[in-house]
Amino acid sequence: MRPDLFEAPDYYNLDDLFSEEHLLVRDAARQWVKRDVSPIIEEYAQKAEFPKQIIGGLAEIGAFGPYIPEEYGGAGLDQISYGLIMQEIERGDSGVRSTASVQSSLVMYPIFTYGTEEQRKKYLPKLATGEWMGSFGLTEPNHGSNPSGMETKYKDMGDHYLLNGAKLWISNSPFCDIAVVWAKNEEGRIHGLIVERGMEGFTTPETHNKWSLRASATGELIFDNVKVPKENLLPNKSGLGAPLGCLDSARFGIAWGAIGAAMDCYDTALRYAKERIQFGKPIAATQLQQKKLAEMITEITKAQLLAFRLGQLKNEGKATTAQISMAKRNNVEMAINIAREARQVLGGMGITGEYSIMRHMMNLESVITYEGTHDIHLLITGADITGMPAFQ
Ligand code: TGC
Ligand code: FAD
Repeated sequence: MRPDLFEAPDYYNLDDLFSEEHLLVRDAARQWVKRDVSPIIEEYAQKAEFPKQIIGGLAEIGAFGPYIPEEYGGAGLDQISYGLIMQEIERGDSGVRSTASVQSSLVMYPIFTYGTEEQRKKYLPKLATGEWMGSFGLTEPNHGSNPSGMETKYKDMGDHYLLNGAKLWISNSPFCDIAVVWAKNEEGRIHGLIVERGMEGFTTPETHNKWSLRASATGELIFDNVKVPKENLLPNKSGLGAPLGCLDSARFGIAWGAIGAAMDCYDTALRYAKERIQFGKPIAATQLQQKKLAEMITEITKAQLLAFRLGQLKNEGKATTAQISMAKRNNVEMAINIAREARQVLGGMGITGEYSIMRHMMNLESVITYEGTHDIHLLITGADITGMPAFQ
């Protein structure tokens, strides 16, 4: 892969709206991605392996629990800083951002929000440093968009719970130390349980042959009569709203992350178009390529403004699930369209691993599917504006 020459577009001077802290946090993440992710990521994507050596660096830039209070090992930052960190990481690779999203919003967030003080103290500091890595088990073979139908269940055995079932498509599963798992009790009520690697009957086979998110490890979580200690149940929220609350936080991060992938594709295409000579002039001087590039920067700018306002609402505790859905849906679609257009600007070179665009494009096929598909987010907006859910 070529040297990383990334220059971030900021067409509407958004930097003027960010605080000094936001800029410091973002620039630290930006420099780290340039130094430690860009030089290795293509090789890891090609061999379909998560680069475990970057876990320490992710922790250092505050990517694990950016908004978790410092007393639990988090960075104690606001939601806009969290968004900016996700943007910068996904500028490098969506798979790396996935690892950070899962650790922060789907593992640390539920332990912090729904867990006991003992659980917070036991797990959060180790998750913040990356000493322990987590995964989040909601999706099942027969229940993806409709998690309320989940079949994974646990039984109260007096001194422990007995957990049975299977989760599919789980990011970080092959190497996770713990998993936050959503399962039904005997009354059919959904609860979160912390399952630890080493518990008998708990296995995490890896899913192979992905053409997308190749630098992220994905797998299953299988529970065959796993004895889970009672103190591992997250007691402070139950029902589908508990996992959906975690998704709000992760989807918010993705709305920012997708901007990073789009910025990288745009920046690469702009530089290439200025340098590539055909018919005696740079292709950037042709109207057709300018149309592509002008539309890209317009869409990126709109997505940046949407994410920034959503960040303000989230900081004030006012962002609704439907507002988050709109931003996730819009920004991921924006990014995937830009990746497709940018790939064409590079002609044949666009399909090689010399440039990052094709990798972003393939990654975004997962991003547009996980954390609620593109269709599901449209239906969430539809239900919100009409008051008539059309899921069933
Ligand atoms: P519905 O009837 O709408 O709601 C059930 C209960 O939940 C409450 N609720 C929420 N509570 C907190 N936060 C939210 N965001 C909430 N949204 C809903 C709701 O009030 C209700 O409460 P109650 O007390 O009345 O029971 O539920 P539904 O079954 O109709 O489903 C709605 C739907 C389809 C929108 C939902 O199921 C959904 O979002 N489906 C998509 C599934 C999904 O996104 N899965 C993601 C899996 S994790 C993942 O992909 C990680 S990828 C990570 C990475 O690598 O980055
Ligand atoms: P389905 O729900 O079967 O959907 C198939 C198609 O039907 C989609 O196009 C969908 O939009 C459409 N559809 C579904 N319902 C409706 C409807 N009511 N109306 C109209 N159309 C509909 N899950 C986790 O729990 N944890 C993870 O860490 C995790 N990581 C993932 C990593 C990767 C790489 C991928 C690909 C997925 C991951 N997922 C994870 C799972 C992800 O959340 C699901 O794939 C997603 O929610 C969709 O579920 P599904 O794949 O079963 O598709």
